[in-house]
Amino acid sequence: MKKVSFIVLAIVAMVSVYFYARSQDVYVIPEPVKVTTNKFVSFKLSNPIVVHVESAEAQSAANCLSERLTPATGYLVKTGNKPGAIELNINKKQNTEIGREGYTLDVTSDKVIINANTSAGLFYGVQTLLQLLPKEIESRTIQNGVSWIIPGVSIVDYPRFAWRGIMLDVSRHFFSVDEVKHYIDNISRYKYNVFHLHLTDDHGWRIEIKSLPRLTQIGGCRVKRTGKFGDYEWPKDGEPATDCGYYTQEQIKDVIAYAAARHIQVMPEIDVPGHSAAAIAAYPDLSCTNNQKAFVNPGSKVSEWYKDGTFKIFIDNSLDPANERVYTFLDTVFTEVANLFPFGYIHMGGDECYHGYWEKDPGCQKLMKEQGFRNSDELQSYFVKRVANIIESKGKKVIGWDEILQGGLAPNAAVMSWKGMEGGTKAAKLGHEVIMTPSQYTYIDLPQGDISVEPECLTWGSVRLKKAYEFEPIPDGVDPKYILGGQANLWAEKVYDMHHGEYMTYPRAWALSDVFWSPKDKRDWPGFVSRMEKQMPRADIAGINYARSAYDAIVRPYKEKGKLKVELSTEIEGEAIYYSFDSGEYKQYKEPIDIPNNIQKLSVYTTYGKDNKGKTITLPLSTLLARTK
Ligand code: TNX
Repeated sequence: MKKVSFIVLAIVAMVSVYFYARSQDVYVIPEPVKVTTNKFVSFKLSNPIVVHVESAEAQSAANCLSERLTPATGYLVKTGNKPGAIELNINKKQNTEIGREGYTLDVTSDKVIINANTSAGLFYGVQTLLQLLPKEIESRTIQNGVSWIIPGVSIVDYPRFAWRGIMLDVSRHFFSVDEVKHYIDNISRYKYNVFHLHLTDDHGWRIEIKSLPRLTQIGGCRVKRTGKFGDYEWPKDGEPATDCGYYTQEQIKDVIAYAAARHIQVMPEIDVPGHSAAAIAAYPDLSCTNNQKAFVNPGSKVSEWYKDGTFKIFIDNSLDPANERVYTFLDTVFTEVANLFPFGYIHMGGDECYHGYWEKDPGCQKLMKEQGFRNSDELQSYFVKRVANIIESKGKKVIGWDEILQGGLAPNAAVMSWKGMEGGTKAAKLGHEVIMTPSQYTYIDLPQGDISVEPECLTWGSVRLKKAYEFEPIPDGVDPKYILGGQANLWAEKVYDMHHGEYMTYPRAWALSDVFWSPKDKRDWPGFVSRMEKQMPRADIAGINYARSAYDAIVRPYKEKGKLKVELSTEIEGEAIYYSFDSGEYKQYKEPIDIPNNIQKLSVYTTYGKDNKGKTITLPLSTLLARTK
């Protein structure tokens, strides 16, 4: 009898451990390369947490681990070369499978071991380990009553791409050093390793250049406006520019060191020859028009964009490629920038340069004639090549947006392809390095759900979460070795504060971290959704804002035989969709609906999970009709 009850007890214990471990299954973003779970074992953290390290590199990873473990557990973390329950080891013999940034992570009942070839690998192993702990680990205050259990697991992991970037535009809206650091800290959790700072644009010059103080004194300030960026009133004559913001070189160094501790390199962008109104406000003679009244654009409409992709800019914002002082100026700027940023690449912008003022300028015309240029694209290419030489003379590689291909690419320039994949494909075929950042997949400034329920944002395109997740950086027929990786870009025209910046960033930056890190054949949308669902409560506790727009309905009006119909769908499987006309009774959606022509509006919402409800999208009949065009 005793024996029987012992067996029963043992079975009950095993089953409950099994289900416990199951409930703790591995939900990591980005998805690791190989995960083997051992459902019958788990490791429990206890006080003090002893972390065994033998080298300075391992010590730095241990510091990161300790910073993230102590606040929520309240446990003391002791690191040193004594035996410990957690081991962080730099491999004595290189593990070639995992490369420079990979790691292995093994969790048994009595030990957690992370091995890597470098400190970066250990750092990524630590990020994975943290995601295996209960979500309360994300808290900054002690969480009592939580059992700090890590499921038994064996992971081998390494990135698909060497360049896993995010760009933040600090020109259109300025963000403080603390906000930038917080942003960097958050992306480091998802194994991003390049932080691209878009430091200059028409709306503000944000980096101190000691030899050119007017760049920040004048170029870093604009007149104050509130309301909608893009629609602001132009500066009035004599109106003081009091909305200022820039980073001193000391602050930049601080940000670089902060990022480096998280294995993130910071890439500066100085956007020339277009997008240069702030520099021109400081030094008007850098432009062809030499307009002494040039101003930093506060967010007023100064341009017009046409359907064929062409545009017109009413106030000259381009540097004069025929003026030698422009190159002296850029030499000064890039000397200081190159000295400040240890990263091997400098981004020179190169996008959306309006040639209208060049075409009217006698100096530009004379240069074109002398050089035998047939069009202004070749003049732009001349400018890009000269700037590339300047940057290369400082020992750096040059990167530009795909417009630097216009009129001929500079010999060693890398291309950041944003107008789709074409620019990048062309550059890779010419043997240039490429970072893929096509707007239709990676522009996280664009809306991620129905614009009627999304916060204000630019709407020249849209990037739903699923679309971001479907991004494939290597185009067919291109040698993958030229595609360094990909990047998400957070342009900030409509990002008025960081809370909103995070909403735009997540969950799309989670999806893209899978794209940039995880093996292509592990791409699995429902799998990503379940990992995202585990990530959301963690982000809630960590204080990271994110959007739930992927749960909302997709409303697609169309015409069939002259009749208006609407198809409703969702990005996430397993949701129920309900609709009603004129706020009447809601019906569950089954198939495309006929829209009666006497209704005022259609309302739609989704339900999912236990009791979750997505946003209610209400569209007037006129909007439905307009959207069929
Ligand atoms: C295009 S992408 C731009 C930016 C804007 C962005 C808005 C690129 C190289 N240029 O100047 O901020 O669109 O989505």
